[in-house]
Amino acid sequence: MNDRLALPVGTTLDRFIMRKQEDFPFATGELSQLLRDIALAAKIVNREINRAGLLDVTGTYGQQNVQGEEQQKLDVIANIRFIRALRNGGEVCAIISEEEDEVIHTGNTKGSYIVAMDPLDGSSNIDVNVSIGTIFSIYRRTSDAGCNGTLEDCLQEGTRQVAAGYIVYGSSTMLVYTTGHGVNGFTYEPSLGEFFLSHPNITTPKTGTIYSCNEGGVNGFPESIKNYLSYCKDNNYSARYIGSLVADFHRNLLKGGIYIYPSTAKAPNGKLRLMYECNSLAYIVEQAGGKATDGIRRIMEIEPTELHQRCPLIIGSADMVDKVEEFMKAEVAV
Ligand code: AHM
Ligand code: MG
Repeated sequence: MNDRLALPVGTTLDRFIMRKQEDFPFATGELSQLLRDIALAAKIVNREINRAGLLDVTGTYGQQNVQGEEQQKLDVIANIRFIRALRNGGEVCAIISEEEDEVIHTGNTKGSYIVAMDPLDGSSNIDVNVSIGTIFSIYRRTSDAGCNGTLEDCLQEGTRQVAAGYIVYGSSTMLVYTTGHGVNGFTYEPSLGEFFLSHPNITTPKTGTIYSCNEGGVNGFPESIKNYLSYCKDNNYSARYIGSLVADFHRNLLKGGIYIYPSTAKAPNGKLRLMYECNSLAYIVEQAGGKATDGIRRIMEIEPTELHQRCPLIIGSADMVDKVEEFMKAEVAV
């Protein structure tokens, strides 16, 4: 018999979450349930993504659906699916989403948690069959339970995240998350409808030879970033840029590398959003031994002042991020 077939099926995400909860004798199980809600929404969104091509071609899917959601763009559908799962779960009192202007109150006034999310990141890749992702952060509310979550509950520093993760919908679908005790990755097995632990205790290499950056905009980059990109070329690094943050980040996390979205002439604060994209990935990379900065400040220590705040992002292997900071300090010193 093939040796692989003799292997046990492995640890499911559900079982893993349950085991982790047992490590905390006073845990109420709310966070565990919340993580399971996110995994459920991820499975549903994964299903939608897998039939995206068919939806466009036939336009007949879900004719019975009175809300006509199937005609909507996938990022809007993903937003709806995640909100619905979190609302039904009951642990979350408020959600902030890249797709929504304002705080979404779930009606679960007793819920202890806040979720910040980018339900489907990599919008330019959605319609062309290239990897895309979901990014999320979980915070504990600071206001008293019994009423709606407040704006202050939602605008907490990244250091206050209790969990963060992402789902990458790629050649296979993976969910990667941390609760502050290392990073673990789970691969989706569609025939069983389960995520299985496939990447336990992920650590990112201290350095690497991959850099990910949209160099098309290089003329508008700060001198320090231009200099760092020249340094990458002088050292024969590989340029890899999908244009889907989750996919670029995931590859670099596993292989070693750096992702850079700097401030540009057109976008002085960069493009990426602190609350929906940067904080979550910063928490994960730090838990895996890497670093995340805007060039001056540690991402997780940036004080949020508005929901859709943007910031430059330099994230990845620790030595590579240090090197960029060296170039940036040199620029300031000139
Ligand atoms: P989005 O949230 O509208 O999808 O934008 C975020 C995406 C990232 O996934 C990606 O890394 C970046 O924008 C690409 O931007 P650009 O096309 O400017 O390189
Ligand atoms: Mg995004």
